[in-house]
Amino acid sequence: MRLDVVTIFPEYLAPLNVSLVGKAAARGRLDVHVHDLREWTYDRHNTVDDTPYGGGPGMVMKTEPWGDCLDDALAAGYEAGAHGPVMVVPTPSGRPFTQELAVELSEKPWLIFAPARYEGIDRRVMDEYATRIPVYEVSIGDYVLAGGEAAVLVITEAVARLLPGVLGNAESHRDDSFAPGEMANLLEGPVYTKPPEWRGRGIPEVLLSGHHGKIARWRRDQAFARTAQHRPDLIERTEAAAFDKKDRETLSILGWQPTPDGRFWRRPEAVEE
Ligand code: 6SD
Repeated sequence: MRLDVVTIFPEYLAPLNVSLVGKAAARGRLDVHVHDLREWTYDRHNTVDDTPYGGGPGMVMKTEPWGDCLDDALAAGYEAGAHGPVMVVPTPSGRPFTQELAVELSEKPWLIFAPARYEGIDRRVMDEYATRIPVYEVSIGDYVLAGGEAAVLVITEAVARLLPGVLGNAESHRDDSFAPGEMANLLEGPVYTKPPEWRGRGIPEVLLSGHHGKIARWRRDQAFARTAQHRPDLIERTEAAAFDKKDRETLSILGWQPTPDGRFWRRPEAVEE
């Protein structure tokens, strides 16, 4: 996979050379190209922003540096044999970045990230490139960053770990909280490793039992309890058919009840902080 990032803070992307993403790059699974947007300015002050039409606070990123830089990045990528580019623009007004979208992006051969600063990028840039390549405007969460670079790091890490050969074994993805399958839509429960006692704290007996069935059941119960506490929305949107008999008992103890439309619902007064 080829990755291009266009930014006024190229140093901010230094973590792309570290850890899992860095290793994927070193091993040739990722071909990373970071571009300093200011190199596509031609005035003395390397201006990338200007005042907003219609007035208002802050500044807006100008069309020309983005257009010239993106044109060059696209040309260089095609020249190097890349194809199928997708532009990814982090913004609080984008579609939510989910595990599903991470999987979709991990299947693309080429991602071009356009992290903004100031009040954002002149709308015409996204509109122009959307006539040429898919443009995904993506939000990593309902909070406001000062710029898109941190979101690029988040998206890149979530995508890179899905690339074949990057995590090491396919098993590693199977239990991901948001991966499809048995533990779909459940948050992961606690994990433990040696020593068996630390500062007077032991580990749950069942994990030492060697009884794989009991361990799987315990893990699922833990996942349920955690999900019900922190993400009741995940349980509410899951079809009741996805829950087995023991799941239903657990949900019942936690104050959830079945609804006629085949889901589960928790009485608001049953919520514990
Ligand atoms: C000015 C940006 C770009 C500012 C952002 C994205 C999310 N989910 N929160 N904040 C963001 C992205 C903020 O450029």
